[in-house]
Amino acid sequence: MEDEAELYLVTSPYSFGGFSVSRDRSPFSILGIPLDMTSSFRSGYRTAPLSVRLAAQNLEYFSLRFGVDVEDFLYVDEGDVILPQDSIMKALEVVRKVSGKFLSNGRIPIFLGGEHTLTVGTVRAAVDVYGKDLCVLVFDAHADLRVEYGGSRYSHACTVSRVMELLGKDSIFLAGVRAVSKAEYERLRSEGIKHLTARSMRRAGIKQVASSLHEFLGSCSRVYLSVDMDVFDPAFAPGVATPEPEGLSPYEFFEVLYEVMNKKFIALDVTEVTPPYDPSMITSMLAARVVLEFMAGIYSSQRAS
Ligand SMILES: [Mn+2]
Repeated sequence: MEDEAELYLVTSPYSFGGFSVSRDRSPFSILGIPLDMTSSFRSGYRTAPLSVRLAAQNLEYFSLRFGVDVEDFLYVDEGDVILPQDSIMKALEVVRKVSGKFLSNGRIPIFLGGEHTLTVGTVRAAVDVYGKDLCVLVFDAHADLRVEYGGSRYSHACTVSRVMELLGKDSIFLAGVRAVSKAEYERLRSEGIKHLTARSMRRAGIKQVASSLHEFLGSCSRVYLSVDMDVFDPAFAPGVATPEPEGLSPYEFFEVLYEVMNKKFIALDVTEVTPPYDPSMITSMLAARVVLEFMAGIYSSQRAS
């Protein structure tokens, strides 16, 4: 990995939870992507990677749910990607290049956003490396299905549109949706985009949701998981750019994760934490917990095989 991609990385003053091991000890690489350019409401994501790293220091690493101690294998904290600030398209190209380097080296990257738009760059990288036999599972309050927003095709409100152009609609599943424009709603229905609203998830229950997701995840060899923190109810994750009532509880989210995690998962992004609106740090704590449970889930499925 001694090459130009490393030129775009800067070491963080805190590693995630205070740990970082050598690459031969763990398949997981944590990368901060402090992208903070297109928020249409409130912003401040650029300090999120630091905040989530700090929050992780105050969580236990043993996962009761998966019966796995993350301290047994840990991860490499690779630092933050340095992003050009004058163009979202240039920034996404840097994200693609750097994340592609880790994916092509067989790492399982965990991207700490930054705004959700970063997923356009990281999924492009995943397609560069793995091809199109890839499912993208998105947890988000919003459908992000606008073709263009505020004059830009690379706004956070367009993320899923860009990913769909890359992979086709059958490779995407949106979970936890509850804030859509009428046009997005019509698009969801007319194009048959796979999705579950937060309400339908709650009414169906964990097992039913898991079975819908299993059916989807069975259609591809690899899975990219994208978690926009606003999928959680603002009571649990107030520190996001665009909070939306009636979200998932951490229990619901982690139980669904528990049901679907398997060896197919190749990457995770956790986006939209907005520290200026998170004075108690509970959003950062929850984001750090998402990272830890993701690693525990992968480790437990590898151990089971
Ligand atoms: Mn969102």
